[in-house]
Amino acid sequence: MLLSKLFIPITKDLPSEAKIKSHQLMLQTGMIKQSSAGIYSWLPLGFKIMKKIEKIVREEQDNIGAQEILMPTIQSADIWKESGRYDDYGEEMLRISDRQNREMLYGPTNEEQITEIFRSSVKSYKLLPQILYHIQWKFRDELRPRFGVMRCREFFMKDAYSFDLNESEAVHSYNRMFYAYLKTFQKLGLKSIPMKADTGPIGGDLSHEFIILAETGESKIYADKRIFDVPIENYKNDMISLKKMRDDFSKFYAVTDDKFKQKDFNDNVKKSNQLQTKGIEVGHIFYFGDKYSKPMNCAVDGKDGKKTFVKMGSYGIGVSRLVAAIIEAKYVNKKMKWPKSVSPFDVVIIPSVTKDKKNLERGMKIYSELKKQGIDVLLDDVDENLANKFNKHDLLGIPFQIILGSKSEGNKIEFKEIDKESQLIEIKKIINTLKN
Ligand code: 5CA
Repeated sequence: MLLSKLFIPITKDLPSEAKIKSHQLMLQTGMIKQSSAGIYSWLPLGFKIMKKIEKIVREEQDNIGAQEILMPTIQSADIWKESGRYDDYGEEMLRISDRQNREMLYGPTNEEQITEIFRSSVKSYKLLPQILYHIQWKFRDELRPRFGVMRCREFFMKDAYSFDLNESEAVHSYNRMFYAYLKTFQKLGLKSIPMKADTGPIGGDLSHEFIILAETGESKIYADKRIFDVPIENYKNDMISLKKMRDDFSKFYAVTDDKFKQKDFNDNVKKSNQLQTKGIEVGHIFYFGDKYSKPMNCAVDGKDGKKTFVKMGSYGIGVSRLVAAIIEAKYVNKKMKWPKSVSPFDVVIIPSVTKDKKNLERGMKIYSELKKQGIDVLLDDVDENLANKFNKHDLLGIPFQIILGSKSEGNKIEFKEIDKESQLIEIKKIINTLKN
């Protein structure tokens, strides 16, 4: 892609409404555009990053055997009346009526909808266990939407739902998802901590929030530092290993504000291991047994022929929130660096602009070569001095740069990984590095 052709409305001024770095940067680099309070359009750069995040989330759901579906955004109020949540959910729910005056709503989550699908199609335990998920827009009429896409009203969420015959199998589904979450955040270049959490309007008694550390996070967290060292690569996707994983994580104190008690913290964690900081909730998982299946009569014939209400859990990841959360976690010293797995481009070529256009022409040649090799490359062909270009690319955060200025000569080209020293190397080696 040529930067001059990319629809990327970069602004020089700091947007005054943005209080945190990710919100500023997303507006400044034209990733998003607010359309009304807490509602955003996603422009090419932001959308590309979000789609890469979505792809990784999907891969890890598929890896644990979850199956993708797509439910609508608009739901009928009837199923929410059945579960009893229609009144409980309160003003966060956007209620609408259609031309026949039927009560509808814009889904804030999909427990009712999935339970309705499941009860009408599954009658026997033989089809259990099942995990179904979708990646779909949600709407919550937040009282104070803030921090851009971090806490907005319309947001993109992966939500999964598990169905099991009994509690122990349901807990295994919960553990599978717990594992998928650790893997997902790892692939996104993030260190996440699973923390015991309250269940709020979703319900149930077993729940973990997945938090990534960031000073600007809204969640206060209290943890035993050693929780960071639990080696997730040691666990396998089987019942015994996953139980061990949960047990290993449970050994370490890790809670958010609402579950925090100073005395417990002091009793359980020695001073030198105490970590008290802030974080961003990027995922939240719940086990709630028959909270929905019972009132909505979602039952299967068990092995003994008796009707049993299925045991359910639900599992959310804030896909759109993650774009902002990654920025908060990765932005240092006025520089952004996207993890390679989600970067909008693999590499950017930055030629200095000269009268004879020599560097730009060279840039074009390298650009074609890289494209031929399947590398997603951006060429900064904008007529602007190098200092400005560097400032701009500090914000854009593409992890590798090819700089065509005074240093690049003959075969040797200046190549730089954003937070490292640049080196002069041959194009072949650059291609190899980028491909790896
Ligand atoms: N039904 C459950 C699990 S599917 C559920 O809705 N859980 S949740 O309320 O915790 O939301 C899941 C994730 O969505 C959160 O962890 C968070 O990352 C994201 N999220 C929730 N509310 C917002 C919001 N207002 N703006 C952006 N992301 C949000």
